[in-house]
Amino acid sequence: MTAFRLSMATRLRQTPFTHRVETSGVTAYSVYNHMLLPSVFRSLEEDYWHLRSAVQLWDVSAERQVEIDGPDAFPLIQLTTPRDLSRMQNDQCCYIPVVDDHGRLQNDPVLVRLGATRFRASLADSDLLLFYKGLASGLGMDVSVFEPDVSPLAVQGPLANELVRNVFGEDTVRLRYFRHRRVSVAGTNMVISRSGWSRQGGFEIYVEGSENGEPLWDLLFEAGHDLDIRAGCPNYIERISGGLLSYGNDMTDEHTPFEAGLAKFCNLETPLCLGHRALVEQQEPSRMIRPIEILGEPVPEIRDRWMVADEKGNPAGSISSTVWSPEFKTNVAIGMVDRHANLPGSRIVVHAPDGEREAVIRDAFWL
Ligand code: THG
Repeated sequence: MTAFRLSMATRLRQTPFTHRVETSGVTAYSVYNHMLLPSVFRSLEEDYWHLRSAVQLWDVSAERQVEIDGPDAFPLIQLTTPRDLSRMQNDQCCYIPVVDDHGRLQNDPVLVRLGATRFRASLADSDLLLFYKGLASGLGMDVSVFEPDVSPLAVQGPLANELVRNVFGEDTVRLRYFRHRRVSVAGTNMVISRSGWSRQGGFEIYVEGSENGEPLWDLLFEAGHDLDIRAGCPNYIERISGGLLSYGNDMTDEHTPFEAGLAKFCNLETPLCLGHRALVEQQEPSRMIRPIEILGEPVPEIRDRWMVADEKGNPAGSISSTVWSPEFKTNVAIGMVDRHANLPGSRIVVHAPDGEREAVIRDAFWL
């Protein structure tokens, strides 16, 4: 494999934790929302086993924040998602598919409600700030939409509870899934929630003020010494095995929430969002996201979608994410497969760069 360097630049934003991440031995970065997102420390596999057994600190600052404040904050946000937010509490987080007026996915942020008229969206990789600003201005809404100086730091892994108990106390460990609370440690304010982009459990801390990043990182690292804490990052093997979808990879602005398997977040009983009519017409998609097992040797690195064909050789969709799983000893994958070929158990052929591969549609993800 050819090795490349990523040219750094001022516009390729660092995070409040970048220095710590580099001291901790990051070996690969991805770029996400114009910002550095660590992707490997020791190796994908070593990082994977450690995430499955201990606790990691993840610099996920690249999940940039869009804050929406003001009397029209709620109506503006509801206009962009088919998920019914009417019962959302002030201590709640909600995963929301965001769609345009054609019902196409624009992003899938975690929305954090901070008060009756105050929200923050924690973005996947697209410039959603512009979408909200454009809508607010075009509709003459009474809101301010801006990027606050807030950086998410995730604490993930089976020992996350212990670490969080040591640092934030029992009340924080008692947080239910997708609930948050405001805490203060050593004079620093932050919101902490039980959530995160892994299946190992854990928390996300929304650190307010870049200058507070390194002190908090150090504090958590010291408190986690006996728990074998390490710097980590969203792990490609773990997230594919766990079926966590990645916007820009597994679904894009060409796909609807139904194609992306997000029907449970779509309430179409009453018109809630701009894309309502389009979504009503697209409830039975002609293709859908599926867990797929690609048989044989470990697959090469995927850099663009790999086309798939059905048993007769006809085009049937594509693979968007795949990697060898050292735990399941097979290649785990996510792909968008046409209806006629996507029933669990169906065999398909994947056109990988190293040749044709046999693959099977699975009925569930691995984790
Ligand atoms: N945390 C925060 N911000 C984020 C992410 C995150 N922004 C970018 C990206 N990740 C957004 N995408 C997702 C995708 C899936 C989930 C969260 C964010 C997720 N899904 C759960 C599932 O699929 O089971 C639960 C969804 C639910 O039931 O509400 O957690 O990770 N801050």
